[in-house]
Amino acid sequence: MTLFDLSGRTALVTGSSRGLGLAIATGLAEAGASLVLNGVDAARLEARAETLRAKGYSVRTAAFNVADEAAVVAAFEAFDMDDVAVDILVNNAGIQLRKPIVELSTAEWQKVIDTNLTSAFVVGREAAKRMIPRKSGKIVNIGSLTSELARATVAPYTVAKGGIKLLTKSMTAEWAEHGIQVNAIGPGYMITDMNEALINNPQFDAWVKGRTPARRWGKPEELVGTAVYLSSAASNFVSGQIIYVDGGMISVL
Ligand code: GCO
Repeated sequence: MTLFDLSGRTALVTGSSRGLGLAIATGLAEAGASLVLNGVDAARLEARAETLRAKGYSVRTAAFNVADEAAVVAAFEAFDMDDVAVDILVNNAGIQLRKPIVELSTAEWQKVIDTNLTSAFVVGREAAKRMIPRKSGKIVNIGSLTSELARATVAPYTVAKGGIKLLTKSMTAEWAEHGIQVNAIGPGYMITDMNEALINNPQFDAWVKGRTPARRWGKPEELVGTAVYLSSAASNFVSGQIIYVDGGMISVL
């Protein structure tokens, strides 16, 4: 259906050298988008880009740290110079740090907030500066179950993801009138490198399977349908929403 066709659009997916970001980027390419992959490891990025190009997709790379404002600004200036118009931005980049609050340093707290929340503001701001004159754009922020609920030992991640939910609404408040739709995806417990320690912990694995109505962990590619929807014309009158792709976890006690 042309409603979900991303042909002719360019999608920047931050943190897309692996995990959820790579799965989402691959899915957007399958729907027709040209990709800009982002990460901090240029060699890993280029390797991923080669793999995707071998599938016939249009892929360029932009290696920069989303937590480094100057690097983000420079990246968008380079896009301008190269006539790269970011039509779709997926703010996916993020880190996890599992530690009780009383043991956290302020520097540890700040690093998670900077990478998982402030980066979405900075990259979103730079993308929107270019989308507003074009009167169109799609921004998809990656939240979490922790956008709604807290779990012990992941306070900075939870606060950042809670902020992502309200940043999505704040961006909607200012940018929807300019033809930009801003929404969020809240992944459940997904099989990713970031969650490897949890997956390999029998007690945590049992908890996730018991607490999730679908009784399993999610696969990164299971985010693609929602990501394509929120990146396509199918969602042109949807903004400020967060859609949970979580096997039902957020909906039950
Ligand atoms: C954790 C996990 C979670 C999940 C995801 C849930 O330590 O509890 O890393 O944060 O990754 O965010 O939505």
